[in-house]
Amino acid sequence: MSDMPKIASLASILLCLGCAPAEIATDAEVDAPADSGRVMSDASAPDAGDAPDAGPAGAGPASAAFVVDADFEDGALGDPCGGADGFDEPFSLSVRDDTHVFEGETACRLGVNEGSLGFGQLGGIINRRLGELSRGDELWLRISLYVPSDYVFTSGRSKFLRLRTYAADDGPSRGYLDWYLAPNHDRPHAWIYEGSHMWRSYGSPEDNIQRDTWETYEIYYFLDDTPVDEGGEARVRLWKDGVLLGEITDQRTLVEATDVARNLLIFTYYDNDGAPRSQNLWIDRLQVALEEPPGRDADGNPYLGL
Ligand SMILES: [Ca+2]
Repeated sequence: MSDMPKIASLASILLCLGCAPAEIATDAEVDAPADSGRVMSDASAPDAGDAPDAGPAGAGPASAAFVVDADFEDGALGDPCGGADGFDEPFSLSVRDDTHVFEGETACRLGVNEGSLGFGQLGGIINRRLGELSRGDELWLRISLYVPSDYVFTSGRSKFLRLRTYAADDGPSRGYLDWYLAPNHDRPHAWIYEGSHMWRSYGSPEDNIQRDTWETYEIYYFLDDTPVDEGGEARVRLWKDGVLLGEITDQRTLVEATDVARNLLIFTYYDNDGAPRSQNLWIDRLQVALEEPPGRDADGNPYLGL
């Protein structure tokens, strides 16, 4: 009986995977704001912030405080990408590898086998170091990603960065705050909160994933059941390589004021049909901050940056 909570948790994840994404809010791209594409100029400096109040006087530029700082350096090649410098729960094909490295000597290779839906193979979960986030909390997640030219994405949307929300007091899942990669679409980045069921799409073709090179993706959440546009503070920002792809101010990030967020899932799923080939991509420098970082984007928004 001691395995029951774990089994129930896994079952609920699988159930939720089974219901997303195609069945939810197929009209959402119609609802996406017309001006929700790239909003910053290429000429803007991504790190123009001056870090006010970000550290003791005289201490020099402050750095962000990370609750997750995964560089995948502390292990042998081929070891699972788990531990203090990796996931809390690496999936089975997430191993330390030096074929492509963003920083240091090692990155994490994420794999999926031909025919697999990917759950249990592709990616990993951070579910301990976050603690339990609630209304008023903020989160910045940054990850560097290397997608080789031979990696085949699903024709629809690929689950990418996912923060899971729950009703209070160990209540049921409210669904994920989800960034999806959609490289086969003109607007190659998609976002949805399953607690609200409205798809958004961002970016232009030039914001698509670039192959055979490292890129940095970042997302910011302010958790609230009331969006900024309705007098609350719920807000989402998405950046690619330091450029703001989209900002969402009309969308709640919790369903109820007492809801919480606990788990971060990185990839964790291919699609409902299975991968067309056995293939890999790589991640490195996966970091999460819960306190405002000193960096500022070109619009002055706090971010981790490049
Ligand atoms: Ca590394």
